[in-house]
Amino acid sequence: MSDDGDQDDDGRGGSGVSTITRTSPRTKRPSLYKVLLLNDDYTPQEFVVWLLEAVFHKGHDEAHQIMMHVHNTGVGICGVYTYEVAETKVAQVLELARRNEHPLQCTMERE
Ligand code: TYC
Repeated sequence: MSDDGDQDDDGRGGSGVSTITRTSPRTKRPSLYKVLLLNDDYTPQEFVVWLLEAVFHKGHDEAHQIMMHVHNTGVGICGVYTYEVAETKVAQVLELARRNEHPLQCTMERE
């Protein structure tokens, strides 16, 4: 049989099969979103630290640093996530703030 299903049937050494190398990845990486915390004059500092530990899994020292950065500059990044994770974190922050009657604001922004 001239074609037994194996490659290299023409006796010229090549496989007869060419390979196209991808120039772009098959899967696109998802867009990422920063979750931002905004400063206000009323939300207690310890509540913000607690929230950064509870929602964003920050250790106490990093949570305190992020809280102070927001307190001093007006805004700070809590974390960077895919769209639905970021959306869920924002909703959790706003719900915890609402339940505790704090005016804390949180938003997300595409990187
Ligand atoms: N500025 C607040 C205070 O002094 C503390 C605070 C920090 C509030 C960060 C919000 O996102 C915030 N009590």
